[in-house]
Amino acid sequence: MCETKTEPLHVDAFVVGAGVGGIYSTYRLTRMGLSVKCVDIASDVGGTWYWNRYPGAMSDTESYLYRYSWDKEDLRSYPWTHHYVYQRDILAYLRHIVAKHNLRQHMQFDTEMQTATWDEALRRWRITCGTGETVHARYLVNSLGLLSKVHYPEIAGLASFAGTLVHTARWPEDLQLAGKKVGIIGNGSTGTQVMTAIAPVVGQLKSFQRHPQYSVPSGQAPVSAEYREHINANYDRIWDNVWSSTVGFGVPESQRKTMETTPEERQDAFQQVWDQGNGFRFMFSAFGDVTTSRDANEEACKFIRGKIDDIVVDPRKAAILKPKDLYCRRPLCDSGYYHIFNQENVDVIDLQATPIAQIVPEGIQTADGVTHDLDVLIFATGFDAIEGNYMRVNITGRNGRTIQDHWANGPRAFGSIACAGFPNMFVVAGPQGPFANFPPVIESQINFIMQCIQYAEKDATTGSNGVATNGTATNGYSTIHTNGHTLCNQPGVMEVLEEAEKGWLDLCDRLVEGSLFSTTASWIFGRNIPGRKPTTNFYFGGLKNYLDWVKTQVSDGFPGFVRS
Ligand code: NA7
Repeated sequence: MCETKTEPLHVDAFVVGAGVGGIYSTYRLTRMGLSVKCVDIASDVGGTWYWNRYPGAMSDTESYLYRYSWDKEDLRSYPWTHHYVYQRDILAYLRHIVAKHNLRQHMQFDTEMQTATWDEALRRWRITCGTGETVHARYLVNSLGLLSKVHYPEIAGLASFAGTLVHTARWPEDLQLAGKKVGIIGNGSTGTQVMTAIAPVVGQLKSFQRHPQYSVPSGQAPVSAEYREHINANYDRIWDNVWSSTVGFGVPESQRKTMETTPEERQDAFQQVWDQGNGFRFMFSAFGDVTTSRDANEEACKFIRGKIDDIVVDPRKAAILKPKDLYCRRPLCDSGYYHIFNQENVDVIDLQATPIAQIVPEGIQTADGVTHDLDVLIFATGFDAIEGNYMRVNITGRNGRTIQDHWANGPRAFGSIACAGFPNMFVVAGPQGPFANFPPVIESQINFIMQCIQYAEKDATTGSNGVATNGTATNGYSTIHTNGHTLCNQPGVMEVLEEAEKGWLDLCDRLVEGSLFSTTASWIFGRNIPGRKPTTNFYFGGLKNYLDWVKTQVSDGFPGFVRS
């Protein structure tokens, strides 16, 4: 606990967020011998998986990869039963890791970081928490979550709804849906999961759909003991493949060009990945140019549209469910999403033909004058992604510049981990990180952050700033001895150069040029929030190239940073 509300607690590193990123950051920092305080506004660990408790919530990464790579013993021994892990399994896994590595002692929950201000004289971050506590920290590691701040679109009459209004990311444990008239807005990964899960129990389900989505089977099923043994026997190779891949999903990444094959070969190739399951497999394993060539993309679209026609019996519903635009949003997979529309009590409303006019006490009124009566209205409308959480806290760097000022033209972070003007501050899963499987991306970024911190610490030890290396605490800060190396209590300061940050953003802008992803209006480019200036929020160069770039940064002595 931060013991007192008047005297600041002094720590080496302050970690904000106890999700996948905050847990690993705390692990690494404490293993470096630093004193660490990790806080989370939630009441326990889990981050996005703490909050997203809606029915059907599931990772769409194969279970053997939706975990940390660094605990090799745990990889082989920790149980999982299905190809994909559900929300409750992920939460249990994260709690297990925290317990196993004794990290809870460094964590404090129900605690929001409200302000963090760089104090130039102290060369520390001065932090205040919602609990009234203050902390002084040499390093600030923000792991606030990139899919965390809930997005409620502004729809006329929203407050007038007399039934139950719920956002998928704030799902009430006790919400009963059996026999209810349920409406849902949003059919992204969340919306398709929740609809598929609740269709069997609700009285009536209406999907108010703006853009139809391409989705493929997930292949979710229990795994056999032999399958698990096979994974265990090949774990090192599996991770090697992830680190040398583009998207890090453990699926083969084909180089084959779609249009260089015959129509029969294309059909066979798509059918094979459809049968195997997984959205990223469908997008990247059959062919290598589905996200870069319009002709190739259209072939994938035709295949999935054909499947929708095969599955959905009612041609009216099938026509509404079939996307007409390119297949270049985040790829989805499901456990029978299109099939639910064969149920009499499940329908889809085409908002492009009949937009929502307003929400009324009884339900949703569409532009054709129809009122759709609802008991429960679910918002599966996603997140104010990437910068959303940063916009609501007050982080002030050098010269009084806030993160809101710095990101006024869109979020930016050098190598996705650090911002110019914010010394010794790092972001995990920040803007312009690799567009790839999040757990390995998060690990990669934290490894880079830790290398920066180690470098800063080493610099402080060898620097000419009058450091005491005998462990004497003269000002409340301790000296630390680790691996026979003395880390000191004097702040080593790492700060990204403005031009390095700009260079990284320019690179990300260039890399996205050939990708069809930029043609759709999704959270990936910040285009799901009305009025927000679109930004290249991801590095589309692939996980391997990102890791190679990090390696060069380290071996070249961190040329993107200035240290003092
Ligand atoms: P997404 O992918 O951002 O999806 C949000 C959905 O909500 C999408 O279908 C939107 O339709 C819909 N939406 C948003 N605002 C409106 C309004 N005003 N009217 C109608 N429909 C609306 O969020 P998810 O939670 O599904 O997934 C986010 C990520 O979490 C996902 O990529 C995974 O990585 C995990 P639209 O397509 O914009 O027409």
